[in-house]
Amino acid sequence: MENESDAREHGQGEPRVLLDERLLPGRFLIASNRLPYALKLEDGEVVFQRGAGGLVTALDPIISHTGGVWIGWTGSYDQLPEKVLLKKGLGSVQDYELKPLNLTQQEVEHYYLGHSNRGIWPLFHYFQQRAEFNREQWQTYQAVNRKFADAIIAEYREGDLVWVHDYHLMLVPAMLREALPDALIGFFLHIPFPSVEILQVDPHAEEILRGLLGADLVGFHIDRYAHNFMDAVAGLTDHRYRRGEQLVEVGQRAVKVGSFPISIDFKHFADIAAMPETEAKAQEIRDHYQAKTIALGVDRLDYTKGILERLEAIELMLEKHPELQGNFTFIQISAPSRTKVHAYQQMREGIEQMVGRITGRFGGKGGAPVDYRYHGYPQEELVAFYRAADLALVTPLRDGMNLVAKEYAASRVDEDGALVISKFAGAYGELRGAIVVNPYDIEGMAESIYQAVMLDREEKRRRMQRLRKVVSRNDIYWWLERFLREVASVKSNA
Ligand code: GDG
Repeated sequence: MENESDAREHGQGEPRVLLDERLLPGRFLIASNRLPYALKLEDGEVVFQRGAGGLVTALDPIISHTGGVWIGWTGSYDQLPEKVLLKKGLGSVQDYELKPLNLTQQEVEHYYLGHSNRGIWPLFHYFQQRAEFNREQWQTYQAVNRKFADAIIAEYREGDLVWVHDYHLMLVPAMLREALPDALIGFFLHIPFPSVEILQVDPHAEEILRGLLGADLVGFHIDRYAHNFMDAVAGLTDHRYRRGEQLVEVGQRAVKVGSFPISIDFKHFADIAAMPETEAKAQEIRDHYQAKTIALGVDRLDYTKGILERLEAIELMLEKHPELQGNFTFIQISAPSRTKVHAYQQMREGIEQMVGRITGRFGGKGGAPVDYRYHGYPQEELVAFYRAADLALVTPLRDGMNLVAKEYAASRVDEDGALVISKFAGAYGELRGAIVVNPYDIEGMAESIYQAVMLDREEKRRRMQRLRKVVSRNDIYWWLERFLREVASVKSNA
C-alpha cells in the first residue's frame, strides 16, 4: 500500500479524523421529509427500519457521528411518541433523537405524492410534461411546510444549526427566519435546480425562491444548479445579488449560494467490500450467472433513472454483437419507490414488458440476458453485487448527483470493474475515469456499453484507480466539512 488513502480504503491504518470538531454546531437539527428510519408501532413498541435512498445514505453517518435531532415523517400513520431515541448499535455511533412528525393521509396525498412528487420532482428533472400542479396540492404543501417549521421552532435552542433538506421543504427556511431571525439555517437541495425557463412552469416559482432565501446558505450539488438558482433570483425577484460571490442580499442579510457535491462514506463501503463474506457472496453471484460478463444497474424504480432506455441500449448491443448473446447478463436491482404515483406504476409495467421481450429474443443460449429484481437488498448484499459486476450502468435521464456510481467505485477494492455514467447525472463532472453516455442516444449508449465490456484489464484498472481516488478524497465527510465551513463563514461575516 503506497499511501495513507490506500490504507484507509482497505480499512487499515489509523482511523480517519472524520471532522474538524471546531466546525460542529451546538447540535444538528436536521429536517427532511422522511426520517432515516421508518417507524411504526407493533404491540405498543416502536419498531425501526432503515430507509433506502440517497439522502439517508448520505446523512445517517453524519448525525450518527455528531448526535442531534432529526425531524421528519415516519412513513406510517401510527401515532408515535413525540421523540424516539435511536440508540447506539442500531447502526449509529452515537445516540441521536428522531422527532416523528405525524402526517394525515390527506397530507401525504397532496403534499408528498401530489405537489412534491407529481409536481416538483418531474419539473426539476426536466420532465415538464409530467408535472401536475393544482391548488389543493399547493395549499397542503404550504401547510405541511408550516408544520415542519413549527416542529423545528419548538425544538430549537440557541447555538443549533438547523439544516433543512430537499424539495419537499423549500418553504421552511423563510418560515423559520420569521420566527428565529438570528438562527443559523442551511438548506440543501438533493435534486437538480432547473434552468429558469423550466422553473417558471411552476406557478409558485417566486414563492419557492422566497422560501429558500430564508436560509443563510442554499446548497446544491454542482455549479450548474447554483448558477440556475442565481439566474432565477436575477430574473424573478427584485433582490440585489453579486453573481461572482454567489451572494443574494435579502434585506439586511446576505444569503450565500454554493455547490457541494454530495458523496458517500467511502471507507464504510470499502470495508464491507473487503470482508471475506462479501467476497464469498460476490463469487456466489458470479457462479450463479454463467455469463462471462455481468453488468449491473441499481436504482429506485424511477422514470428519471433511465432504466427503460438502458434496457433498449442493451437489447441493441446484443443484436449488434451476437457474440455476447449467452455471454452477457444485465442485473437490474430496482427498489420499489412511490408506488402510489401512477407514472411509477406505468413505468414498472413498461420495464417488465421490455425485460420479457429481451429475454424472448436473446434468452435460451447460456444465462438469461436480463435479471430484473424488483426489491431492495441489505447493504452488504448490494456491495456483493457491486463487487461481482464487471460494469455498472448509471444512465439517468437526469439525476441530482447519483450515489450508486460512487458506491460502485468505493466497493471495487480490487480496482476492477468499469463505470458507465450519463452526462445528465450530477456525478458525471467529478467522475473522470467513467465512460460517458447520453441516455437519449440509444445507439451511442449501446456502443459505449460495448466499449466498457471490451475494456482490457489494465485500462479498467487505470480508470478505476482514478475513480476511487476522487471518491475517497471527496467523501461524505468532505462534503459535510465544506458545507459547515461555508455556513460558519456566513455567521462570522455577519
Ligand atoms: C436523491 C437524488 C442524490 C438503492 N437500492 C438499494 C439501496 N439503494 C440505495 C443506494 C444509494 C441510494 O439508495 C440511491 O441514491 P441515489 O443518489 O442513486 O438516488 P436517489 O434515491 O434518487 O437520491 C440523487 C441523492 O438524493 C443524494 O443527494 O444523489 O441524485 O435523486 O445509496 O445504495 N440500498 C440498499 N438496498 C437496495 O436495494 N440497502
